[in-house]
Amino acid sequence: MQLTPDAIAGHNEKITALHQRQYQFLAETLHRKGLNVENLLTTIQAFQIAIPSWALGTGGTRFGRYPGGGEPRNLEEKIEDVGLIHTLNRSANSISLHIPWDIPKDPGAIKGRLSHYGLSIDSVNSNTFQDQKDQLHSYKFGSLCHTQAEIRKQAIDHNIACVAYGKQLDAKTLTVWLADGSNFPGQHHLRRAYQRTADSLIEIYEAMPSDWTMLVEYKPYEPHFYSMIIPDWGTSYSLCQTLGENAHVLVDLGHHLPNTNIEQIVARLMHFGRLGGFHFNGSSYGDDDLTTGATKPFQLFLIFHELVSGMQDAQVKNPPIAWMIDASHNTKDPIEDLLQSCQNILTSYARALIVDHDKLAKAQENNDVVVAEEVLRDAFFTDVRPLVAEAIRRAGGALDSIGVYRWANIREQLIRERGKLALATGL
Ligand code: PSV
Ligand code: MN
Repeated sequence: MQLTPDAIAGHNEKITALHQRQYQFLAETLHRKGLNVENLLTTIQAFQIAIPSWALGTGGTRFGRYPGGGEPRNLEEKIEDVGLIHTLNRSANSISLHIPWDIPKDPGAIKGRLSHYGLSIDSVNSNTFQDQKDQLHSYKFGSLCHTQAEIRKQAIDHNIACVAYGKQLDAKTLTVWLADGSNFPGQHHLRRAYQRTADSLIEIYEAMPSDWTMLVEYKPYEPHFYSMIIPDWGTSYSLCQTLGENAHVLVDLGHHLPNTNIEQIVARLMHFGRLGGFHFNGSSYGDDDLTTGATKPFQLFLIFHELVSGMQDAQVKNPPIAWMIDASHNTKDPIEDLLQSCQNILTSYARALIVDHDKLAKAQENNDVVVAEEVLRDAFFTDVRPLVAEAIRRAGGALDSIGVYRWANIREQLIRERGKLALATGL
C-alpha cells in the first residue's frame, strides 16, 4: 500500500486557502513576539518520533481485543505501515522493534525496505516478560532478577541476542524494560533481588558494543502488584550510574502513579545528564495506552517545556533523547491513533518552543509567581497547529494526515490486501 506525493498534494490543495490564512496570522503574531518563524519550522521538522512495531495492530486488555482488520502480518508489513505514517506526516522516520515479536528473517531485505521508505531502526526492545514457545526456563518468577543462575543467564543471553539482531539492522540502542517483581510480601528478598538484577544488567552492558546505548525503563506496578524490581526513576538512575556512561533512563509517560510530577522527573534526569529515551502515550491511571496528549495536554506541554529548556541550555550535559511512542489501544484504528499521537507530540513541542524564556527567567528570579505562570499559559494557549501543519507541508507531508488517510480509504485497502482477520504480533 503506497500513498503517492501527488495524492497528498491533491488533498493539501483542497484546504490550502484556509491553512494559509491561519498560518499567516500565527506567523505574524509569533514574529511580533520576537520569534524566528523560519527557525521554528526547521526545528519542528527535525523532530522525529519512532513508531513501535507493536503498535500497528489493535491493542487489547486482559478482557479482550477488537481488531479492526488489515493489521500488518509481519515485519515487512509493519514497515509498510510506518512508511505510510511517515509519508503522511514526515515526522516518524524510525521504528522500535520488539524481539522476539519482530525478528528480522532476512536483514538485507528488511534494510532495503526500510531505506525505500526513508526509515531506520531506532532501538531494539528485549522481552523477558513472556514465555516463548520453545523457551527452556520460565520467567514466571523473574528474569534478570531470578534466584536461579541458569534462568538469569537465559534472560541475559536473550538481551545479548537482541543486540545482535539490532546490529544487523544498524540500530544502536537496546531498551530494557523488566517485568520482574513480586506479588506478595516476603516473596522477594528486596535487596538481593535488586543486586542480582544489577549484576545481570552489567553482563549485558559489557557485551554491548561501545557505541551502543542501553535505556533502562521503570514502571511502578504491573504485571506485579507488590513490588517491581525497577519501579521508579531513582532505581533506573542508580542502575545507570552503576552501568556506565552509555546507560540512560527511559521515561514512559504511562509508568507513573496518578498525579506524579513527571516534568520534574524529566528536569532532574536532564540535570544529571541521564535522560536517554521517552515513551509517549496518554494516561489517567497507569499504563492506559491512550493517544499521547488525549487527556492531559497541559501536562504534556509542561513536560516538553522542561525538555526544551534542558535541550537549549548549554550547561545541561544530557545525551540526545530517543523519542518513541509506546501505546496501542483497543478502540481506534492504530494508524489514526499514531497519527494523532505524532500530531499532539509536535503541537506540544511547538508550544514549548515559543515559551518566552527570558521573561520566565526574570519572573522566577523575582519570585513573580503570577507572571511566571502566565508566560507558560500564554505559550500553551497559542494555537500552534498551523505552524506544525506548515512544517509538515514544507517537508512534503499532509496538512491533514488523518483527512488524507480517510479520503484515500487506506484501511479498506489494507483489509482487501491483508484480510479482515489479519493479526499483528505484539501484546
Ligand atoms: C511495558 O509496559 C512497556 O512500556 C515496555 O516499554 C514494553 O517494552 C512495552 O510496554 C511493551 O508493550
Ligand atoms: Mn514503555
